[in-house]
Amino acid sequence: MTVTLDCRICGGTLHEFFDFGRQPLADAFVTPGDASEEFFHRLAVAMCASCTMVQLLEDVPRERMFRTDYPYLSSGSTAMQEHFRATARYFLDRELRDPGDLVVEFGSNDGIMLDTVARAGRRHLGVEPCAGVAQAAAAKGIRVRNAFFEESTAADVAATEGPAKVIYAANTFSHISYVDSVFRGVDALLAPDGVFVFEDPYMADIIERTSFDQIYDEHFYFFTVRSVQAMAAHYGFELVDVEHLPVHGGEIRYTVARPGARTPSPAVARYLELEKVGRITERSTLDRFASNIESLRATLRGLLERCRDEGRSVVGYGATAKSATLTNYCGIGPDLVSFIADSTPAKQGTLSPGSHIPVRSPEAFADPYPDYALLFAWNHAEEIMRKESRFRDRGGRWILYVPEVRVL
Ligand code: DWN
Ligand code: SAH
Ligand code: ZN
Repeated sequence: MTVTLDCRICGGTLHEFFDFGRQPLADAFVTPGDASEEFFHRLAVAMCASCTMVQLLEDVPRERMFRTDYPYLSSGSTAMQEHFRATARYFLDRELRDPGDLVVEFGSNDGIMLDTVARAGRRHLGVEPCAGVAQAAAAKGIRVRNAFFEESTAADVAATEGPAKVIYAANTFSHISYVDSVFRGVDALLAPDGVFVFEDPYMADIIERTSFDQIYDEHFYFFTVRSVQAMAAHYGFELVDVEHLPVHGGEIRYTVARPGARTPSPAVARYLELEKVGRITERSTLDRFASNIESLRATLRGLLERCRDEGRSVVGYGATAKSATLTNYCGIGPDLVSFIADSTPAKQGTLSPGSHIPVRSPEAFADPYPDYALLFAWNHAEEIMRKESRFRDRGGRWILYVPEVRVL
């Protein structure tokens, strides 16, 4: 395990602003009765005083996080299916103009984005280290390489497939501490006029909404436009466009190109200004974020303890990776939340990492409905509340905690 003391990107001094203590791996669901020890690490976040990149202090070995049985399936949400269909259409219309143009996606998971590209009969390749989800994509007719994207993989893809017009990564680049190798790989694979596009949770939204549960082992970096611009320049690239997306509680899609290859869009300067005015990278802002995290814990615990003391039943909804940080940091176990309903087959029948709350199928949610449902998958609120509308019809109440604790 590497413990970072200097910025992973520029070598600058890191200022720690929150320590969640010992935390489990957010996607390591526990098999009941399994005697093997759970893996814990110290989850603490810091900002670089020089380039402002927010990053974890400890880097968990990638093979521990992204295993053959990685349980997250991107296609589990219809809203995300629509988001990635639109993303693919955007690439097909705007970037992949020549029939021979290639798009490479790393972190392609079950093929949620590449499915549209493959159905259009266009050249594509997914690079995905987790064999289970990679096989799910391959079963849909998508071309996938079961590997980690890094310099050697990218060089190999360049040699066998030729240059890529688009290199894309959703909720993946921020998961990779070794960005130097990724940028060297992008350099080896990207066509001269190609684009490297990635989208990840936006630190400004995390601060504004106190969505601290986005902080867990897999999320190594927390990007802002300022820190991504500095990172791209550091590795010999240029940030040419940014787009704010509503998915996963607020993300930014960054478009990076070779210097001078594209004219930067005015959105880049606009967001840099917004971040400056919002004082996103100032110590006082991060200190306020830290105290908001502590108050959220107190309020949510207070509410759940009251429910328990009054004999009300509370069930969780969505065994998200995020909920590992929330439950373990807030001390929420099966005494406060009796089980978590989740549609992912591989998570059902297991216990949540660290907090050991049983995970059951969504059918169990209605059998019978609880008094309260704590929505861990708050980023899918609309989709889930629509799907589970009978719960509220029967008098059930949703508990949300982003952007603040409230009962609906
Ligand atoms: O960054 C990451 C994102 C993209 O996915 C990864 N590091 C890991 C994972 O994070 P997460 O687990 O927090 O993602 P979601 O999309 O918030 O997870 C939603 C969970 O809720 C899944 O386990 C599926 C479940 N779900 C459900 O049971 N019924 C979701 C929907 C939409 C539903 O209707
Ligand atoms: N793009 C999908 C999946 C995000 S989950 C979506 O947005 O829903 C993160 C994914 O990144 C996992 O499937 C994980 O296996 C993958 N991943 C992690 N490190 C990677 C690397 N170095 N190269 C390629 N994929 C990686
Ligand atoms: Zn730095």
